[in-house]
Amino acid sequence: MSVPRQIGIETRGALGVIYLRNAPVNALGHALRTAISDAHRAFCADPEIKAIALVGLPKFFSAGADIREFATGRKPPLLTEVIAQIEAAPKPTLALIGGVCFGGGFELTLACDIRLAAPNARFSFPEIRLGNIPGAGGTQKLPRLVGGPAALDIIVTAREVRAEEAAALGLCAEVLPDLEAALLRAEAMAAAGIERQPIGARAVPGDISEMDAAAETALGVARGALAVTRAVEGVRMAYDTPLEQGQAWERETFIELNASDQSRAQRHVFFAEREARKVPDLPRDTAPREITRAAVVGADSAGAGIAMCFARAGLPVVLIDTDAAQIERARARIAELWDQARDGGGIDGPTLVAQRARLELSTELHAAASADVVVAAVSEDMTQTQEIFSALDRICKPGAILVNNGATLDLDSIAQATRRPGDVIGMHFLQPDGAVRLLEVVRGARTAPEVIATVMALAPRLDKQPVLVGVCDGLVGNRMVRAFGREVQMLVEEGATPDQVDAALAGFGVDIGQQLRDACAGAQGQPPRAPLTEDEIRRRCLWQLVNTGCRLLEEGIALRASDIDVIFVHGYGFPRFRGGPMHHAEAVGLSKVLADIRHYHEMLGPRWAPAPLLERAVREGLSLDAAMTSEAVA
Ligand code: T1G
Repeated sequence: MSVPRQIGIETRGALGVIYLRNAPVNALGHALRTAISDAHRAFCADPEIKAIALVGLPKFFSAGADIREFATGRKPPLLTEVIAQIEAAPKPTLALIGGVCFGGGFELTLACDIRLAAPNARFSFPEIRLGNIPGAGGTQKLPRLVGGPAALDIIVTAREVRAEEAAALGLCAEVLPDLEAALLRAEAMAAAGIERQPIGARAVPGDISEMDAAAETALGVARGALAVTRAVEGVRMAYDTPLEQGQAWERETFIELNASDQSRAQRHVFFAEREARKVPDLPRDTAPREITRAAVVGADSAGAGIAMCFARAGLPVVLIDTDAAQIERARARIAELWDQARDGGGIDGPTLVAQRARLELSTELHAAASADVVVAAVSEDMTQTQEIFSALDRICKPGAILVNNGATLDLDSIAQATRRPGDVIGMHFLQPDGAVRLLEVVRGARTAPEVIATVMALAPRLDKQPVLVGVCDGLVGNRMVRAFGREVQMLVEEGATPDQVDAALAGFGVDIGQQLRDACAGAQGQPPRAPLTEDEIRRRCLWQLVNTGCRLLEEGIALRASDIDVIFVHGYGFPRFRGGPMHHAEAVGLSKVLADIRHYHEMLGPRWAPAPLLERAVREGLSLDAAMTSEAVA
């Protein structure tokens, strides 16, 4: 039998092994599904084989269905058909799981009779982040394995279940030291004979009344996400519906949700996140520098939060402030945050001890001398910042990267205060305490390519989503939010009540934030100029975001419209199921958006002047990103 390149085949005694080898993540695209199906059928026909094992790559059992197929359509055998084939087979199947076991990959293992895990196994149903539900048995089988409440929590949060918890939950039979040990165990099981253990034959443990609290929790944070509502419906169904009927509902619901705006928006965000990590104009041979030690200068809450990011990432870090009292305040603040993380179950004891050990505090700027990256979170005053960078330039070793945290100071002016402008870059950690996933990476006019590559590679290590931006006051996110906030206040000055504006935007899934609420409370007073509808309020606030975003694209401060979407989803609470402001505008229709903006320009004046990029996109019938590169750029 010729073996397709997406898999490997091996016979180990009575065990037939199918190795999934569809790099980089074993996405279950058509070729891999076909290869698994054919190989499984061949082993079933082989009288020497008593059991079959599915084994992934060391770090990826499978990332699930190939998301790219969702927009283009899937060809048989569908994943549900491969799963049904395995469950109907005359011989038992084992899944030997190392690394990522997500979505359809997870469901593939639920079709198996036995699951053996390696210590790095990570189970998750990320479908909810794609505006969907598990569509190949997950909502019906997981409850049968772990109970309804636990299954619903896993499905609606997309959280990762590590190997030990998976074993404790009964998701896998046991955790072996590595995949080779799992193969030996599977080989012995095959030789001894394995009973079929189809999950579908089980009933959901516990009583359906236990779902009430779990459902309330899930729906409480859904913020209008359709998929959460359907996930609750599906898990409840598992209690009293035959498996086949439940899976038929699941397949129909998956197709319905996949066609929804919310799912399209979230698939857009998925690929936009990955696109944002790429720097288009970096020379291909650009090699990032090695980062093994960090320093953070400035021990206010921002600096303390940034230092903790490095410690969490496994990097030794020294937090420096020449003000001894500030250092003591930071010490107390950091201890409090770590205790909260431990008490909240977000971190276990040994991990906490290790993180604490990595973070030192110092009142000496010279403590930064051996750091590979130094983040200055000192002030929004240019003179003071230039003095700090000039001092760091003298103290730090050659090749150390000097970073400004912040969104207002001109990075190029800061770089000029040093003899190493190529080593100067910006990293805008958003508050509180640097806990927000977005990291705007600010490239200066003279920032060296390898410095950009280094910081873009460092961001995921800090559990940050990087987006590369240019130099301007407010960068991308804050500059757009200023325009948004100004429009909110103008609406209130025109007579809308702060609650009306707040409710209109909350209904869209956007929280205007307490600072803006307080500002509006002071601005109110005029009699209503005109009855302001929810729709009018949303359009004026959202299109200010979009028009400003178009100007940032024209100025080259933002690289892609999809980057702006990533900034708002990860940094400013824009609902993921809306895809981001620029995606939302394109979903509504750029011509409609432009018509509104032109109308407001006539009515409300210069702040509504349409961005030329938006006009060009509409004139040429292009997306914003396509209009950015269109030859007609005039
Ligand atoms: N389909 C297609 N491409 C994928 C993919 C997927 N599922 N996962 C990753 N890629 C691409 C990604 O776009 C990038 O491509 C490259 O792989 C490396 O990814 C039936 C229907 C697995 C944790 O949602 O969470 O199963 O940019 O940079 O940081 O119910 O990728 O290099 O060209 O992210 O190491 C559910 C999504 C699908 C998993 C790896 N599964 N992926 O992270 O690498 S729906 C997911 C991830 C489903 C079933 C339903 C992460 C990762 P490029 P990467 P990474």
